[in-house]
Amino acid sequence: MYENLLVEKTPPCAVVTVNRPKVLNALNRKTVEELDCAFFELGRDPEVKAVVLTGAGEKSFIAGADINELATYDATGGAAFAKHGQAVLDRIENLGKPVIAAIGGYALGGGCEIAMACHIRIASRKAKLGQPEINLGVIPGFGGTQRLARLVGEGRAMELVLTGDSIDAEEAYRLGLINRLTAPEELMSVARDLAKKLAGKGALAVRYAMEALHRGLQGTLAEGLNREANLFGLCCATQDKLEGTRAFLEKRPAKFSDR
Ligand code: CO8
Repeated sequence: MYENLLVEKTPPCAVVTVNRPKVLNALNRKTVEELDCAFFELGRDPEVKAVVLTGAGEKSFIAGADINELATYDATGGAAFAKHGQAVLDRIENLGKPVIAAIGGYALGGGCEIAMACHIRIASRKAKLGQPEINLGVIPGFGGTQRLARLVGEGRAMELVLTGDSIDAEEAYRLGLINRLTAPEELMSVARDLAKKLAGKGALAVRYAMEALHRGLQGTLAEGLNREANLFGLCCATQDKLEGTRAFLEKRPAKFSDR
């Protein structure tokens, strides 16, 4: 049981909802700790193969770090909170299972950063995204200066971080910050359907594909290609590869066992 999160498990998927709608789902320390626990549990739960992360209420995904707490941090406290947040976002990014951010409203500051740590972002047409930290006299601290540039390029990331301006969902889509746009009332069904679709694939191939893609962007092309070949080899040792290729040749849908 969590104070600030709802976790709904309907195997093979789960939905995690940040549930502080009165403060637009701002991330206080307790919520960040709870996200850490929830994703640790979901990561090792064999029944869960894909996760949707969203925010409670109509107005907001997550409106950033809780500014009431931020106001109290000194240098040591600020660095510690940033490092903790970064570790939790790393856990999400390296979960080994797809995590889909379903963004229904504000995804600002830490909210935009957590969405960027997810593997796929779906936003309603009324969503607003941005890194407004500069207006508070600080900089993004949950990975925003790093992941935003990787997603949209350095120039656009620089402009967003330096102006602190929010952009609407259409613009975020145009920049490649989000994968899909939906009508507000369809957001959760689109996110759930995609989670179900991904959960229907072989979990090992999904995990290796995510690892090859994600880690590949952090090194050289040669390292990335080498990793890809090794992970491809690992796939060839799985029951799922046997089943997937056999099913194709027998003209029937594959039934993956995640082994
Ligand atoms: N923290 C705390 N409370 C918040 C936050 C927040 N981030 N965002 C909104 N709230 C509260 C408001 O104070 C208000 O509370 P109350 O009803 O008690 O007055 C309630 O939520 C509703 O908000 P508004 O009345 O402001 O709603 P509006 O529709 O008028 O405006 C906005 C919505 C535009 C989203 C506005 O609330 C806003 O600008 N929020 C702040 C957004 C922001 O600056 N986010 C970045 C925070 S810093 C950050 O995320 C850094 C991450 C890395 C941290 C590293 C740690 C050291």
